[in-house]
Amino acid sequence: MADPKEVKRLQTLAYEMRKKLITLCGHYEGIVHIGGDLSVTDLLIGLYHYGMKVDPKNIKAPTRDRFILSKGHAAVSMYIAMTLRGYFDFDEIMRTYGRLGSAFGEHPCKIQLPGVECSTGSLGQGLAIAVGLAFSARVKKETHRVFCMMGDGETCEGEVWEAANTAGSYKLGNLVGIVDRNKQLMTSFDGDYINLEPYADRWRAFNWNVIELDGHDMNSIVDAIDKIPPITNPKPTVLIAQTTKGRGVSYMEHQINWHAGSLSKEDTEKALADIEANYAKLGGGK
Ligand SMILES: Cc1ncc(C[n+]2csc(CCOP(=O)(O)OP(=O)(O)O)c2C)c(N)n1
Repeated sequence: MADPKEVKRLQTLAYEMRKKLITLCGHYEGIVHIGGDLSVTDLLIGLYHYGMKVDPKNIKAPTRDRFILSKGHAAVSMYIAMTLRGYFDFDEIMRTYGRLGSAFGEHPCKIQLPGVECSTGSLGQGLAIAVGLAFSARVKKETHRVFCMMGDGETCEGEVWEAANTAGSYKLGNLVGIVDRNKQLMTSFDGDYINLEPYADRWRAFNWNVIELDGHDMNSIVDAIDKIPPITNPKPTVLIAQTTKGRGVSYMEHQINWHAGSLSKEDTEKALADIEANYAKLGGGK
């Protein structure tokens, strides 16, 4: 059972993160993948601020957990979750994001950003890299975990299932996949063309331990993280998180045209008002 004080702390961080996402999206002249950023907001707060053993003051610690954002188009979400943990400076992100020469690109680059473990953006590759890291950690008798966050649409890619099969076959108990199951792809919904159900059974068939959760409920996120078995478990674990694309901004939720976009002043004000109202419904941190 999640500690209510901890849940409040995480809810407040998720609220701060949503405000920063909208502020950046309203300020940047280009396109931000805001729909998929908002669907992983609560999960990334849960991971960076509760679930993962990481330390922004010691980013190379050999014992740290490794995180790969395989859905690299949600880079902004990762930057902001990490900023709230003390890795980066939000003013620098606001000033430079997406500009030529900036460390904060539209997809994450590990050479530019100390603390980012893997450059991503070409979908389908992260899990295979995570499998390699997890396998190597086991050979070296290291005790950290490797976390890999994927989009559900991304898991249409064959490479994901080759990696899933390998992880299940090698019983990589130190590997944790997180799927952002928002049931939207870029231009369609799950089932319009490609059908991903029965989704959890697909992972079970590859010998994974499956934990299903509500990816916007901090109690559910904390409980799911607490249920991840020790690294000696003979199966990798996948957290399948039911989420909503555009979560927290009424005009974006479940809308195909908000996969990515930019915000007018009016859009920004409306989005910030929604975020305030949702936070007030949660008790506003009290
Ligand atoms: C290999 C590859 N093909 C296509 C794209 C373009 N693309 C970016 S986001 C996206 C949709 C991904 O859907 P999903 O994984 O469900 O992400 P979400 O809807 O949560 O943003 C696509 C096709 C890409 N980045 N990489």
